[in-house]
Amino acid sequence: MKQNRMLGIALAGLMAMSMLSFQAEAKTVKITLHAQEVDLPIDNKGTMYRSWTFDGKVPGPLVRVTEGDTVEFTLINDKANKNSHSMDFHAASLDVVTDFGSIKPGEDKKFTFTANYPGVFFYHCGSDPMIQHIARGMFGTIIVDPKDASAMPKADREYVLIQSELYPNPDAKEEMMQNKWSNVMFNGGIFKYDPVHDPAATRWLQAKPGERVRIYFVNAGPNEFSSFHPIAGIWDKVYASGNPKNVQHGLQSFTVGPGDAATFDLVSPVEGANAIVTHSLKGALTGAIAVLMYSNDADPKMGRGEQILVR
Ligand SMILES: [Cu+2]
Repeated sequence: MKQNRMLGIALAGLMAMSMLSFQAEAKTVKITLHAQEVDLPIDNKGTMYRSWTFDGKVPGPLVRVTEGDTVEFTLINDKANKNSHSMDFHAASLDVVTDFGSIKPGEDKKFTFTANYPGVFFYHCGSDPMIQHIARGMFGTIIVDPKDASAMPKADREYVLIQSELYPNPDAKEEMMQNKWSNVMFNGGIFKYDPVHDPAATRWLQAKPGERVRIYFVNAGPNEFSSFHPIAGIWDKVYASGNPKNVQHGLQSFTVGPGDAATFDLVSPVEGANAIVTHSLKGALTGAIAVLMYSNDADPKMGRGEQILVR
């Protein structure tokens, strides 16, 4: 009897310890991004486009924190720029005027927020005209991992995909207002991960059969909805806004509107490929297709570390 009680106390202690180990310690994360106006390739041939960016890249750097973390953010609008810029994090609850307001070239601004909701969120420049600042490339992803690491099944590989439209003339705001885009892209490139539709493509997503592949998907727009679908696959789980509480099962497609995001889990039982698209087909057939290749000798670096957002 006494032994049983001792065993019970020991087990309870072990359980409490293991629960503690799941809960990440809240920390303060300093993030600094530079608004930069630069020329960048928008296809696999290297066609250049006058882009507006965070840190000279489209999409901007992947920001990743844990639920409960405090983010101390600094935006620097580089002196060489011609335009005002700003930052709007969808993971933040702040004041749109003082915190998300524009700053001129040569200025900087800081704001601080706590990432209270786990998930995947859009960030973007909100300076006037916002449609142009987003269309020219000022967007990115912030992942807020749940503080309870067991809230979602463990992913074997992770990828970030951001959908956006390409407007042929970056200066023509009116054409953006009239929705006259020529292409839809993932991660700022036409058929960037699709060697089937563009033989010049040198990159694609990789995984092994049976692995859980987690795709953090953001729709930057600025105008088009996405009907996000894995051709020859089914989403095992979809989490609206990436929140573990918003889980849905066995979906073929899931609509992600402009300025929205969701997390998608995919598990393939076979070798071969899925083609990840927006099933709004003018978008897919002008550039928004990403090949996810499943093979038993998949590159172990893909979908991990730096290769979560494949440049
Ligand atoms: Cu901007």
